[in-house]
Amino acid sequence: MWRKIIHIDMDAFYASVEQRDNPQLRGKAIAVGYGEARGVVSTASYEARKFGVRSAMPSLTARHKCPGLIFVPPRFDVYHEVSMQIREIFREYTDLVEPLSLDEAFLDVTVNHKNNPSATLIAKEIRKQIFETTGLTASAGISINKFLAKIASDYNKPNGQFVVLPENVEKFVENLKIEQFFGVGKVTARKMHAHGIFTGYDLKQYTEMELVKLFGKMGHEFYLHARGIDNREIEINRITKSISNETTFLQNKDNLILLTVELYHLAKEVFSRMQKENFFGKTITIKVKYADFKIITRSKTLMQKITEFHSMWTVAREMMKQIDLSGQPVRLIGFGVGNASDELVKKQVQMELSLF
Ligand code: TTP
Ligand code: MG
Repeated sequence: MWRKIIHIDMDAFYASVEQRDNPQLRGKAIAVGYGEARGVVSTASYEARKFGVRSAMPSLTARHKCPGLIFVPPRFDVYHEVSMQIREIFREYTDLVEPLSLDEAFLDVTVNHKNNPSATLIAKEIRKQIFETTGLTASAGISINKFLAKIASDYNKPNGQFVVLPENVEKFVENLKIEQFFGVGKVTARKMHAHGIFTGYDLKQYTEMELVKLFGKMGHEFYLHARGIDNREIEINRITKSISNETTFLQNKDNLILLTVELYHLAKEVFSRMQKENFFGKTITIKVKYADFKIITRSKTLMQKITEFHSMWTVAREMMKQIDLSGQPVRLIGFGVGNASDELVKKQVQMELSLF
């Protein structure tokens, strides 16, 4: 009856690779990234996390929190190589593998090449095999769908796993913080809080209609997820074509500064997803929906792929200044990055934007 889904995620991935390859870094607080003024931390070793150093934190803040922090420049080719090794291991168990980034993937092991009926034991075996092959540890979440498996993989991190059995799903979801739900970033979380929604239990008190009204098409997802339902299949050929995010205001806004602040939060969230998915597009798009529901979009394609927040934001802020705010207030603002290097993808981005 139930599907068996595993989410595997490597522990402190870039940092663990660096500690593996340089014994002098083992047991030490390290950050992968550049330590200079505009640098950000890609990830930190668990030793550095004790001091509060986190992914996407400005390097100067990180240094302040952890004075002895050692910065190590990233070696993407090595991370990529490890990524290929772990994907090969996954495929020994099932063809239904959906990589989400270099270090994480969903696996559907309902039916599997080893004829092993226990997803829990499969996850253990995979983690052991990853360790033997790469010298690195991974954590796993096991449950009946992607939404639950992904949350569960964080519960016994590092080097652990956690199972959410069908009979425990309801309680598990009720107790989740709203921030843990798929699709809830900082902006949506603020909106949820404004409506008194802090946990899965709170979310479940809303009807589907109410949630759609508040959150658009994500409202359907939130309604289902609050009930532990997620019918998304494993997508074996998932390629990121664009990443976008938008927010509808509780009250319309007409002030450029306030709108720019909102745009900044959206851009931050989009950028952190770009980093996680290793997706670096070239086209920035801003979307504005006015009080009368008229929608405009403005796009700009850069010469180079966007790999750094500051330069992306500098362009976006300029684009925002060009948008006409004289006529009427704004009810929604959106921010997206697409990949314009490929014509086909470009069309797709435009299509997606018109569907927004
Ligand atoms: P994560 O799996 O989010 O983090 P992690 O593997 O470092 O740590 P955890 O044990 O909590 O899973 O991301 C995987 C890699 O992606 C991470 O090692 C570095 C990169 N990354 C960034 O470059 N920037 C980011 O903001 C994030 C979140 C990740
Ligand atoms: Mg990880």
